[in-house]
Amino acid sequence: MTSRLRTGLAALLFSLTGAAYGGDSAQSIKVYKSPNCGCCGDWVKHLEDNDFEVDVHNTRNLNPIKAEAGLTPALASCHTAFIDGYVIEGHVPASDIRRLLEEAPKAQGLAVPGMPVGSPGMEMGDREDEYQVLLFNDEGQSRVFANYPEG
Ligand SMILES: [Cu+2]
Repeated sequence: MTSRLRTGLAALLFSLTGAAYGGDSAQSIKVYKSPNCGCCGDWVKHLEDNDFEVDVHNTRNLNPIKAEAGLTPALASCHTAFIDGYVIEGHVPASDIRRLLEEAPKAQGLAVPGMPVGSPGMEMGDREDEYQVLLFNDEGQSRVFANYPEG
């Protein structure tokens, strides 16, 4: 390969990756959920309302997906999603997903274990249970990433 060609290729690669990571385009997230999970559908709507491009996969058996994602039963919730190499488990607010992608910590992903009332997709009138968004690693260890309700 000539050095001129090599420089050209490097420039091309640079512009391609620049386009892929550049700014304001909608980020695509892959969501695995059971076909008849209502609150999962409401969470998908929450993501769409916040400009995520959601790729929904309906499946009746989420267990192998959760196992592969490194989710322990203590972290598990109703749906499992993947974005940019991270796992998003349960009713995680869109703003926390954005913060995760921005801060890009070394971690497996975020989880809201169970299904706390008041989290996105789990609204029930004015009721808002206290819940935490957890940042977890591939050994099942976690720390608090965000506390709700805020303030
Ligand atoms: Cu749910």
